[in-house]
Amino acid sequence: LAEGDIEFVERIAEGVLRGDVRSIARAISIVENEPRLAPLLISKIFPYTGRAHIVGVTGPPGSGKSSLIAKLAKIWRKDEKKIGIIAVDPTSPFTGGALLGDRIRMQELTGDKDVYIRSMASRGSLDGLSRATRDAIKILDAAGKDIIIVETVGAGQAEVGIVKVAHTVLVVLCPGLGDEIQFLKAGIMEIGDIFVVNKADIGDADRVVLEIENILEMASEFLPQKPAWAPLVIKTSVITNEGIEKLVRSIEEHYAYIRGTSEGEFVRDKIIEELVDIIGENVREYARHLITKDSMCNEILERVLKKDIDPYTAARKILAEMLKRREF
Ligand SMILES: Nc1nc2c(ncn2[C@@H]2O[C@H](COP(=O)(O)OP(=O)(O)OP(=O)(O)O)[C@@H](O)[C@H]2O)c(=O)[nH]1
Ligand SMILES: [Mg+2]
Repeated sequence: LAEGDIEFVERIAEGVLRGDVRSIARAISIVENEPRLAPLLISKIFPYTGRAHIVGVTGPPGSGKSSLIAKLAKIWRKDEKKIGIIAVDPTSPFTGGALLGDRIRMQELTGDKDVYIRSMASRGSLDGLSRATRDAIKILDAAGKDIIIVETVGAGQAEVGIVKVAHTVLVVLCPGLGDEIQFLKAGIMEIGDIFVVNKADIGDADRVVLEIENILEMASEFLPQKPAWAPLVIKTSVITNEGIEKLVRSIEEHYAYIRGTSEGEFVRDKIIEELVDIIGENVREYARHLITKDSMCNEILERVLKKDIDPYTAARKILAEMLKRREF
């Protein structure tokens, strides 16, 4: 890196540590768009991370995730907590080309310098939560946010990826999902610490609560032992405020539980996952580079195309070549 780049990144890192809003925005743009500068930035702020409570909020489109987050943020602001909000692949974004509804919902928050709201893309990641999103969480953490809320829309893999970064995962559902309840069984029911049945003011929320409880009970029968935290199911409405206060306190209770029982293990597990992801990303990039650009590895590719060797054998040869060169 040029000296100018280093100075530039150091200045931004200092701004982040002061909690300066413009520096936070620039830092997140760096981790999104400048892979060359991102590692230096993260190295500067990393020692100051690990303080924030990270709350993942996921669930099917339109279940009320953003509306609930706005409510939660308002309550936590009364407790003088500093808040960061990241919306990953928002269908109705918080910022930028926000839909009118979201704008109105978020208006009270956007004027508050202790609430930072940002939407991000999950592009280019296997589990739907990109490296950039993880780094953005670190930036907000180092900037002194007490609670960082990450909204992912439950359509692809992002809702499962959230588990890799969040202390507490909320799965937000609502009545009238119909077939959507089927989709719950695929993965998402395993990740919730708290299930929220939102829009209790319309439709039959009690039936959805029962359905979730049934699924959870069936799933728990297959567990070797009872988990220490049994997932909660809470009915809410952002219209009548039913259950909102209870939800806030349950989220806090869950964090206290994590900190009291398994925080060391929790942090260790997250870091293992992150290291494996970063290594995997580097190795994949280097493999692609060699296979397409290097004449020897390209020859191996040609042999697979001719059915001369199979992909497993070829991959072993290429991996051996990568290790020999040690360029990644
Ligand atoms: N009646 C009622 N409507 C609600 C409630 N919560 C949210 N809504 C409405 O449901 C619609 C979707 O709300 P959002 O908060 O944008 O939902 P979301 O889950 O963030 O949606 P995506 O980000 O697009 O997946 C909006 O029109 C909200 O006003 C609720 O508790 N009751
Ligand atoms: Mg939303």
